[in-house]
Amino acid sequence: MQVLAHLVHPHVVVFGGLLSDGECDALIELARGRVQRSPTLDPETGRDQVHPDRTSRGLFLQRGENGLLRTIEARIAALTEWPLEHGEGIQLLNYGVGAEYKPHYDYFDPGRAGNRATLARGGQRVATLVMYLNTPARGGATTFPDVQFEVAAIRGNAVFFSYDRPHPMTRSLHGGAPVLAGEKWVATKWLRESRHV
Ligand code: PD2
Ligand code: ZN
Repeated sequence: MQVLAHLVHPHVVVFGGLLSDGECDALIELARGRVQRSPTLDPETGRDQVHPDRTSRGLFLQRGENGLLRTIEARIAALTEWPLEHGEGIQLLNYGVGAEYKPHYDYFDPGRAGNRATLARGGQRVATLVMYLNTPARGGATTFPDVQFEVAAIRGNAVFFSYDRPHPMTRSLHGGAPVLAGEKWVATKWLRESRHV
């Protein structure tokens, strides 16, 4: 594994070779046929909602659900120096042609009532790791619009970014650009400030 790029503000690290080809394929096979339209959390009601800003299909896995996940999650904990128990379960996402995730923040707005329940289960999100499981034929980069920085989706690579407070000043605004040809598969791991239950 190599560090391919590093940005200070926002805090972003791009890794090469975080997952092997075999691990990428196994995760895609785990999810294929099981993915469903990805929801977003309605910050007012706390309920999942389908939203036009997020047109991927996805599957949530339990932390440590199988041996492969335990191996990958241990590697992530060592890499990020963040306790394994503070991680949410990995989410597998599939984007077809035209699918995207418009720029957003991954932290939860603490002022919105609908976020209270999720905040009670591990506190605020403090970092995100997006792992690319395949290389889309065209498109699908992860973008950081505040600093006009883009990370190409390349199989086995990953982008890590952290945000030390739930505030736009972290410049952690990011999105998944539309897939223009082929498809895109990613695995996302979010880290919380406390143990996630
Ligand atoms: O798939 C991506 O590139 C992406 C972009 C922005 C994923 C997420 N956010 C996410 O899962 O939060
Ligand atoms: Zn995100």
